[in-house]
Amino acid sequence: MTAPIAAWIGLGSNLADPVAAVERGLDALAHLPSTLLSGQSRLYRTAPWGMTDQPAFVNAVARIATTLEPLALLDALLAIERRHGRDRARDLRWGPRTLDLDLLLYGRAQIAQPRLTVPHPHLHRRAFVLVPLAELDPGLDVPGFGPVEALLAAVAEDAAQCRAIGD
Ligand code: A4P
Ligand code: MG
Repeated sequence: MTAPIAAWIGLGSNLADPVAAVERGLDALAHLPSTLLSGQSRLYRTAPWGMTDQPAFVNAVARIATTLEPLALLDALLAIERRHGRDRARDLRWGPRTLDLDLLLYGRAQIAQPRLTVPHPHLHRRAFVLVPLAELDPGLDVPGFGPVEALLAAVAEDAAQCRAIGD
C-alpha cells in the first residue's frame, strides 16, 4: 500500500444555486475512491476574478488524503464536474460555471504536464483560493511560491471581497 498524499481541491460555482453546487461537490469528494475528505473550509461569496462581468462566485477549499495518482485524481474531478452539468465546450475562459474543481496542490509535487499543472497555475494570485486555504492551514507552503499567509498578504484588497457565508 502506498501512503496517502494530502491534496487540496478548490471548488467554485456561480450559476443556478452555487451554494448547493459547492456542497454537492464537497459531498462528491467525500465519495471518491481511495480518498478521505479530511478538511473543508467554510463557503465564501467572492467577487468574480478574471472576467469580472459575471455573477459573484461561491468558493471553498477541501483537503483530501488520497492514494489516487495525480492524473487519476484530475480525471475524477473532471467526472464530478460533468455530473454536475458543466459543459466545457460552452465555457468561456474565466467565465461562468456550474461547478469548477481545481487540483490546487498534490503533496509537495510540482507537475508540468500538458493536462495538469500543480501547484494550480493561478493559485498564488487568487484571493478566492487563498482565503479558504488560509482558513484551513495558514502556514501551508505552496511549492515554488511560499507560505499561503504571505501570498494572501499580497492580494489583501481582493481578500476583503471574500465573505464567509453565514457570517
Ligand atoms: N488543468 C491543468 N492543471 C490543472 C489543475 N491543477 N487543476 C487542465 C484542474 N485542471 C487543470 O480547466 C481546463 C483544463 O485545465 C482541464 O481540462 C485540465 O486538463 P478549466 O477549469 O476549464 O480551465 P482553466 O485553465 O482552469 O481556466 P478557466 O476555465 O478559465 O477556469 P479557472 O481558471 O478555473 O477560472 N472568480 C471567482 N471569484 N471564483 C472562481 O471560482 N473561477 C474562474 C474560472 C474565473 N473567476 C473566478 C472563479
Ligand atoms: Mg478550473
